[in-house]
Amino acid sequence: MENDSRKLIIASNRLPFILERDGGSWKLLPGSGGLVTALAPVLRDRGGIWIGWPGLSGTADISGQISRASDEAGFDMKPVYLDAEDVRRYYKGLSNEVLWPLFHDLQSYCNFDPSYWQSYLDINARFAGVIGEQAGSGDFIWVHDYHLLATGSEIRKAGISASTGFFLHIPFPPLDIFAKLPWRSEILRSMLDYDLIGFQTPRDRRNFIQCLRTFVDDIAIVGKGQVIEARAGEKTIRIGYFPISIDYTEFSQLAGSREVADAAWFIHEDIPKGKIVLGVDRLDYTKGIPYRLRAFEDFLEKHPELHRKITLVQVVVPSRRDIPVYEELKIEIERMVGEINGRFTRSGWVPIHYIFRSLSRPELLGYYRAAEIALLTPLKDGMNLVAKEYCASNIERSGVLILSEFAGAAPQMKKEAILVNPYNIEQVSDAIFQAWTMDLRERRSRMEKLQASVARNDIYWWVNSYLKASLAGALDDFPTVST
Ligand code: GDG
Repeated sequence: MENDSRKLIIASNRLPFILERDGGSWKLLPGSGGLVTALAPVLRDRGGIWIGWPGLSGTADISGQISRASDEAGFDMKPVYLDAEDVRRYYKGLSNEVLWPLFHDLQSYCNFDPSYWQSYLDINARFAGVIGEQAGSGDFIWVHDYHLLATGSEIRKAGISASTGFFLHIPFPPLDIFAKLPWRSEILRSMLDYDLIGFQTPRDRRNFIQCLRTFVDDIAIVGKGQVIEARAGEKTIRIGYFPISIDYTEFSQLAGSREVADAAWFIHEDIPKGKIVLGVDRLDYTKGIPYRLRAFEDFLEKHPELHRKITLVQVVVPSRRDIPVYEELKIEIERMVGEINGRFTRSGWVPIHYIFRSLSRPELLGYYRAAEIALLTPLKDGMNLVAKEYCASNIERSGVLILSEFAGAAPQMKKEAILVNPYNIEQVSDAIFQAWTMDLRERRSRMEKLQASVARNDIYWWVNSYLKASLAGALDDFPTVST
């Protein structure tokens, strides 16, 4: 279908809404998160399109719900349907049992089942088919994340000539780890069919380039700076890094609201004398929660004088629960929390408050605002938006951020955060003590710099810099997104 005006087509594994059964009918919840916030206005203004899986594998007819979601969002959404076998092989299989653990350097979690690959290619081709029905030659197709690494080549095979970009939200692994992937050359060659490939950090791009040099013949890398070029045969591919961010203004405004101030007050009321150390993570083995609990235990062992004065609040948001390893992780976390609390709890003080559910936005910001220390120690993370959200919500400007050096956010925050190796239990324990003893002047100075940096490089900056790199100066073809 050709369209006269140039439009933006977004493709991601999931469409930006959540559909839930509510008795006999459907409940439609709008999508949340930075990507939706940033891209929805662009799509709305230009009549753009979002393509993705609605999240259900049954045979229920949900076309009415998709139309309703489109009407409410103000832009078109087009579904890519998956059946139960597709979900098992493409989504749970290749995406979440191979690419997710491998790209986070955790190859022992991988299941390289040979039957997954063909399904992954088939679904990527199905995405390309739906994209092809929508794209005119002047459009820009922006594909997101590890589920769709091969969609670029399927788009080319389908003869679609529109310009394409890809953004990887998770890390790209070092050569020695990527080399274990049975389909390593196929994946790299597919990625080279995109016109622009974006990573979160220079580290990810460096790893990717090294893999290209090793596994792809006749590749030349030219240029330097944020966006460089790879030449492969006739084709030139731009390769850049674009650290994703948050809507800083939205977070800081909501954090400053009465509702959030009240929530923060009630949270601290329950923990009156002490400081709150906060961890917020999806349930995922990449987030390093068991190591973090060990580090907090080490801290409690070493600092009996601080018992009753410090409480760890660990929020774990349910995720991927039908994958057995996630359920095992939940059991492990709950066992550890029980053990540590059993050992250290005294009348009127429980050292770890453990929350296993999704919080509402104002409640989440209440925790951000109430916490004197954020303890975010993923074993590896594409970015870690929670670190940026914590800073934006720190209205008192006195919080301390302890951050894993393996989070994509670390290069941007390394001077003002306390960086730690999440595997080094004693170092993390010492960092909690350092944060506890840091004087107000230093805390304020660090937090102000962190806030300024997140505010400067916010989600709108991210969208703009990506589109600029992809369109080479034709960004004005899309409306500028402004806060
Ligand atoms: C992937 C990459 C990369 C968390 N708890 C609640 C809640 N959240 C929201 C946070 C934040 C998001 O979830 C988590 O974002 P992260 O960046 O920390 O992690 P992933 O989900 O693993 O995301 C990651 C990201 O993509 C973007 O490129 O940074 O590295 O793994 O926005 O606010 N939201 C609500 N209640 C909760 O309880 N409402």
